[in-house]
Amino acid sequence: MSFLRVSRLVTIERHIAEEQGFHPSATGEYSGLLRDLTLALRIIARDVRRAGLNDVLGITDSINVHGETVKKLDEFANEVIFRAMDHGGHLCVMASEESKGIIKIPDEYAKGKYVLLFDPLDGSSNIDVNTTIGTIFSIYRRLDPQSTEDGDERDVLQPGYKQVAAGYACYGSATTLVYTSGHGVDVFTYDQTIGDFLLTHEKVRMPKQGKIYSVNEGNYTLWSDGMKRYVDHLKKQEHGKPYSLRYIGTAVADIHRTLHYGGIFMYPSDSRYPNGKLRLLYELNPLAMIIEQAGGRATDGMNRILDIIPTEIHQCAQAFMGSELDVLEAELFVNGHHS
Ligand code: P6P
Repeated sequence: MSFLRVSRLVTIERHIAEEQGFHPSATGEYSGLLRDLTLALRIIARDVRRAGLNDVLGITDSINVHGETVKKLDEFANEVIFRAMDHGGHLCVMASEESKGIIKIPDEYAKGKYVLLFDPLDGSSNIDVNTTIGTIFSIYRRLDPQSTEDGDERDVLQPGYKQVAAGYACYGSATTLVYTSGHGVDVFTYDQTIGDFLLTHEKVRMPKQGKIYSVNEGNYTLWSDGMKRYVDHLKKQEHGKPYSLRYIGTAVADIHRTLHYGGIFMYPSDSRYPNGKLRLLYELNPLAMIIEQAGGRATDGMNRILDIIPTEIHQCAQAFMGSELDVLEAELFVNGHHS
């Protein structure tokens, strides 16, 4: 990743205030929304770090909408974001991986002009083994900017190209916040000594091609022939190959590495997941906006992810995301144009 390390001491709030100029229509409401969101991320980061010390490891006795066992930290993170965001008056509706339908703003609170979609804790299967997990978020304007009423499912089911901003927090060796509002990708690193996110990498750009592919090869026998041929191709000793395989099993972490080093991250359809496993609204759209804003490419193997018109909150899509030349080559194989 070619990026400018910054010498200026810029917090994320200062950065958002500076970016305010890009959104002439935005009032302080947008800055307030992000201030509340970064508070939630700081609280989640604190408890992820202490997960082994307090009773947030392990599983709850509940199953989420996807039939997956909900981890205590999943539920905790979901609750933290809801409680940080429900009363600020910036949002008219929310949606989360952990909630079946839309999340209403409580009646006692004012409704704002933004919509927040989020995966509170991505990678929960990695929580108990101290492996990088993350939070993914996506922000839209509501369809009727004049309304002060509750938002509804139509406000949530917007295509990714209409996102106002998107990003993720990566709880790894450091807590990193990667954010875009459509004017490039900026990286902030959490400094616990001051309790704030500081701008550490500005206007990140991805390599046009990488040397790493990231996919769960355990699914190889379930893939299409084109997908098998592509991965076989990456392992041949020719054309600058073989590539290295890196797969953490947390999309946020695999995308963060891809953003940094280039290459390709994939979750293709297979016989178990005919539409792929990753969710369009609160996983793929925000991650796709980050990848595109850094000069990469993000498709479902054919169509731009950000152009997919959603019909359901939890719908899935295939994911081919990363360096432009790598994703283009994958598409040729997957669509049968490359033997
Ligand atoms: P698999 C984590 O549970 C997740 O939703 C993504 O973060 C990750 O990329 C994917 O599932 C991993 O799925 O089937 O490879 O374990």
